Amino acid sequence: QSNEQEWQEGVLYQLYPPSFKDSNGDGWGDIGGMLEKVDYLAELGVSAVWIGPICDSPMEDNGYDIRDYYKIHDAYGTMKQFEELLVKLHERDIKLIMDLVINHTSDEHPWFEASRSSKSNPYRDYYIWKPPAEDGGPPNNWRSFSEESAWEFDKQTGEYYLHIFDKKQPDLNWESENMRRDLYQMITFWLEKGVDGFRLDAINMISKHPDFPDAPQDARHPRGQQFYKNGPRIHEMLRELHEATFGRYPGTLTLGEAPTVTMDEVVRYTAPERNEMDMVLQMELVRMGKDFGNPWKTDPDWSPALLKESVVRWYQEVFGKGAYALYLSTHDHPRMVGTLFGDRAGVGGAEGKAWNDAAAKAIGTFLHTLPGTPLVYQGEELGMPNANYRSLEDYRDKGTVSAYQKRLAEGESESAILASLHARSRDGARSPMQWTEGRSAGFTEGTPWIPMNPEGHSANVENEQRDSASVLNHYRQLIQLRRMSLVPARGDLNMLALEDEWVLAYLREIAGERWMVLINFSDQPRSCAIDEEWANLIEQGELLLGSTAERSGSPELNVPLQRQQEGDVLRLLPYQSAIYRIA
Ligand code: TEU
Repeated sequence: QSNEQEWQEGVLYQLYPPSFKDSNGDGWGDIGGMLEKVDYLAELGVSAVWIGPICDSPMEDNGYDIRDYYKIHDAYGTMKQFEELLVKLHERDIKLIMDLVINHTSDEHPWFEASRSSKSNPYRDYYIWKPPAEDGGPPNNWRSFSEESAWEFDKQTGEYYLHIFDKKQPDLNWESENMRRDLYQMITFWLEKGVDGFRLDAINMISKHPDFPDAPQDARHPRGQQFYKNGPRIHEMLRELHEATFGRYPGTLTLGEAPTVTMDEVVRYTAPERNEMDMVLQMELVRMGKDFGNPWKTDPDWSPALLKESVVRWYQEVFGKGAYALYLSTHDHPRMVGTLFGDRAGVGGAEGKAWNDAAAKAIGTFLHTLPGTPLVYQGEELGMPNANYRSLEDYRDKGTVSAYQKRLAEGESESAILASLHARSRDGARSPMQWTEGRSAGFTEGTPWIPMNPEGHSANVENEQRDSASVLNHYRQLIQLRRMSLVPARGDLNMLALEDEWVLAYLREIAGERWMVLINFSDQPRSCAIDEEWANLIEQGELLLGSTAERSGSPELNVPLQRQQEGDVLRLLPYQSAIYRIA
């Protein structure tokens, strides 16, 4: 079996370094903390851990602004500790994936400091500089992710530089051969250390349209993206990158972050024979429940029909031709359990927790039983709720804080702004990982860099390890099921049409082994008619994993069928899920 296949069949885990575990009491997660928790990761059963950026950085964007690619950021620890982490993970058969941020650097990177110093500096062309437009304004109308101009004027040389993200994150110029050579050297440095792979940050943005044209005024947020995403030389650049670096270290995994791509494009990025990348992140699911046009609004009209449509489309158009990782939560969005199921989970107390956990298990079952490699975001496996911060002081994300200030200045009420920050700010997913009942949930002895989740920390590793019906144990079993069978990673998908849009039912099948998965995504019990043929299958099936029996103590709940003369009916409790193996 090839390494590539192995990658696709496993489960990936995203570790967000500032919020995972602090070992020295400064309130900031660190490698010492990761070292303490390698056994936790091994028990969870994941096959690889993607660790967010840990290189030296002024931390304007929690490390997605790198100042020195060759140095571990002081607050995270030392290179020696990093090497120890690599060894400890490998001893447990877990691979380490680094975050490779190479679309941009920090403006404090020595390359940029040299680049901005004069037009004739040899590093000038490492970044993208343009003279002002005739009126002295920016060279074109592109917008950055903060919705302001993507260009920043630099007095020293009287020109603008491009920054698709923050102005502290100038874009590298991939047209410069010297720049590319320096990046390849840096990547080789990490490969030589023995890292197993890279998550390539914003990688489909490295090739910019050579003419830098103005974007039509009505283009979707952020303006100009059609000229810098999936640009004209992107495939050529990725192939060269592969050939100069990863390709020389067979088995290295590359997981590309490529927002806004067509299915055809995904296949081109990941088809094995093209030697570009191994997988891309499937970035559609994470946007469910969010307004596509407005970064601060939710979409109350989401329904599981949309989830279904997205997974089926990716299955039909990409599965088997290219490869992708499936995820529902990450550090860039509020936690999905809050976005999709917020109302019930938000009631608080034991009742709220029961709803929250049931919804979290439904998400877990969905994630681990569909085509695409599951990617679990730290805390998701505990059903950690989204952090409902109640004042601006609690937020840390620069984009969130500036949006708040801008909207307040425009006259919006504070309560309305805070409600929308709760719904959409990425800080909601960044509250520290919860390990124990103790102070700061065992994350730190000091003061955490961002407040702990105000909902409390009953969702913690210590509690959930003891409770066989916990979300954590549900996730562990899901991961074990993937180790036991090829069905979830490789099986064909047959989505069953039901008249109830809140219920998902599907069959997965490979080499004569079949699984049937049922999930109720609603907070209401659901009953819907089901074909006799499918009902027979469920009845004959062996329950591999259910979400309810342990807690309710009534195993009959795990046979969610009512067989009657007028036809068979599938009956599912709120958020109930079940996986059957069918003879
Ligand atoms: O995100 C890239 C990205 O495309 C954004 O859409 C991201 O979803 C947005 O910033 C959310 O507000 C990556 C990283 O995941 C993100 O944390 C970084 O801020 C960004 O690149 C810049 O490096």
